[in-house]
Amino acid sequence: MTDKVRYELTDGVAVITIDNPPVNALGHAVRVGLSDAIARFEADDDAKAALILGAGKLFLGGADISEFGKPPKDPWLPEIIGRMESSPKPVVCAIQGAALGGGLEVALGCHYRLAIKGAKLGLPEVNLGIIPGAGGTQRMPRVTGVKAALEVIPAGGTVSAERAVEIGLADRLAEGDPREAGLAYAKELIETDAAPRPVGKLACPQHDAQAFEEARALWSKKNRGEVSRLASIDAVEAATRLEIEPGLAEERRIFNEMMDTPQRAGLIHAFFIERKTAKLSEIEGVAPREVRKIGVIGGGTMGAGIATAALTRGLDVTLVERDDASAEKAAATIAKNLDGAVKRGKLSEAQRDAILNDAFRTATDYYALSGTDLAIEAVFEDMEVKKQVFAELDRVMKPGAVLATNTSYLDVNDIARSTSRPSDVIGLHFFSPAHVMKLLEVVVADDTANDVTATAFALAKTMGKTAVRAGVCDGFIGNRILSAYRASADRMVLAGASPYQVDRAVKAFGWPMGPYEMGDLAGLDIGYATRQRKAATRDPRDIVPTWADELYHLGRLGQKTGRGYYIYAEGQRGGQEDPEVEALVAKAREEQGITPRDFSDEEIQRRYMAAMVNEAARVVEEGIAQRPLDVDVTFLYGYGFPRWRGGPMHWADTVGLTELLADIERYAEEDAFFWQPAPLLWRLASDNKKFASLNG
Ligand code: 3H9
Repeated sequence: MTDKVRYELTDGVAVITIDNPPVNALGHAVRVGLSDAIARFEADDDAKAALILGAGKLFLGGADISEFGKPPKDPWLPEIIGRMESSPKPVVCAIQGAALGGGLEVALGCHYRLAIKGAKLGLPEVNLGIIPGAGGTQRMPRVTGVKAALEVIPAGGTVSAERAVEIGLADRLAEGDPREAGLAYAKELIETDAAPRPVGKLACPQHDAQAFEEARALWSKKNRGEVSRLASIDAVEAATRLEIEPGLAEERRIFNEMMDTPQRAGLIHAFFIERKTAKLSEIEGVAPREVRKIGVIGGGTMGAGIATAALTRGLDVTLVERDDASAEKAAATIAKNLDGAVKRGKLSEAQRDAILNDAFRTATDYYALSGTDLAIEAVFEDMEVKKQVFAELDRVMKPGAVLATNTSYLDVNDIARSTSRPSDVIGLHFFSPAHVMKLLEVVVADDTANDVTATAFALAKTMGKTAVRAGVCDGFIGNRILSAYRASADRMVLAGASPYQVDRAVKAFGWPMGPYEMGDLAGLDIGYATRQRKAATRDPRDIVPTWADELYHLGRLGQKTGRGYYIYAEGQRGGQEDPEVEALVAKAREEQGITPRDFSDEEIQRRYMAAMVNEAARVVEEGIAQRPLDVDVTFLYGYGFPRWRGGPMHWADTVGLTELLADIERYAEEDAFFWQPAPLLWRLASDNKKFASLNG
């Protein structure tokens, strides 16, 4: 036995405890230990039943993901589970915290399952691009029926302990210590002479054509392009017609097929990198400042969203607006956001009322913020306005309080240095709507103190956000890269592609929206204002989408005016293509003497992605993003980049940097100004290295 699995005999019960912090992953050493423990239990005449436990806060977190992609090592989990299931003496488990993936599969190999209140049981494998591979797709439907299995497996979801008992995934609900509850259950089984109940021996679950059809329709639409969700449905369907052994073999065949997909690599990359963004040397071991009360300045969509996110996570919020009417409007927006959370079951009505009565208030005087620990400014994007706000904050905030700006492109150094305490100033760039979007760019200015950065990361965690460290530049990580790939789209349109074709091609790649649909959602005034702002410093060789400026001048500001790049019919979400826009583009081409040419969808995707990766390489080289993984996480959480592609940098590594560089050099032959290869991309390609080599 290994030190990761303990065996002890208590009152005729063999207690087998898996102890592999932090999540009791079923890595090789655990599998060896578990396999030995099962063998010992079988041979131990004094042991009348076995109890499987996971040490610590959760039962078992599943297979060890870091072993994926490496050569498999015996013993295999499916074999261990099979052996456990065929034990002639009852095997029981007690599940606290979580039984996920291979963890739940171990539980399904037990004859009796006890769930402790608060535990989550689920098969999240599809989120990693695979399917359950240790019997989950065969055993779960045997105990729950296919309908419940189809609610969990293709969703990569979990159910509560209570629901698990309801659907037959667990046999009993208990409270308190899993060891105590599990021992009591095991002893009861011994006393009542209960027989082993192998799930694999249960009859095939009933086929339900409608449930399969609905599941396939749902997951082809919802996670377009992902293969494992649909493959998991095939595996569940196999359970309805195959006995356990051939069923398990079919599951394994599909599992192995999924293991070899690039999607698996992309999704597992995403899993590990999102846990790394907060691992920064500058905050390692640095204690964050305490933040319980925050101030928000400005109650527009952004400020109200930030306040909502903070309130739902238990923070106390004071929102400052310029007058009573604006304050009332902001309070109404927040109340509406909270109502939405109640409707979605995220908050109870009583919690909402308590938040609004006790944790939230508005004010029109900055002095109301004097007791807060941190203030986030979310006012109009104008440097002078921001500086006025920060002068007020500097005046009223207590010493040691953090002063944050939600600017999306202004110079945070400039803002910080306008105060008497630049080391307390930081950028907290939330994405709209801030109570929904997961990304938070933490913009660290030159003078920002390390404990202020640590505070920002701690706050992100409290607020349920994924924080990425960014340096100061126009647009930080995300919006700076966005302007580069948007510019590549505008160039393609001028050269002959239609904006609608660009949107379609980009969506076919896996993005939720194309750049022009996104422009309509954000408002064409945003892009117009950015172009105006950059006009003074623009290089004469740069190309401006004059046709988009014309749309702005026509008052076509996007969804909010019913017309933008698309036409939006009343009550309809999607837009219709508009020949008038194509005519404006044609006019712009004519004025610039451009003869339009055809673009294939593939070329559009390549150029769009090349522009993105090239700018991202600059962002990394300049230290705006510390590592390529920070760019990947920014795009996964802030811009809807298809998760199964792992992020733009991971995608680039998959395509090959040499090939990408060759593309860029070819594009440069027609537009050398825009397509300048980033030095980092060039260096990595020459050294035959990947972006991943810089992830640490
Ligand atoms: C599977 O089971 C396949 C089988 O069907 C077939 C087998 C044949 N492996 O998230 P946290 C690390 S597929 C390796 O911050 P939390 C994680 O990287 C698996 N490492 O904690 C982090 O490391 P670090 C199906 C893992 O408390 C540390 O543990 N299972 C694994 O917020 C703490 O993680 C899943 O998909 C793992 N399985 O949340 C479950 N899990 O400290 C995936 C975690 O170096 N895991 N790590 O950054 C989770 O969802 C969460 O980790 C969990 C705990 C909810 C368990």
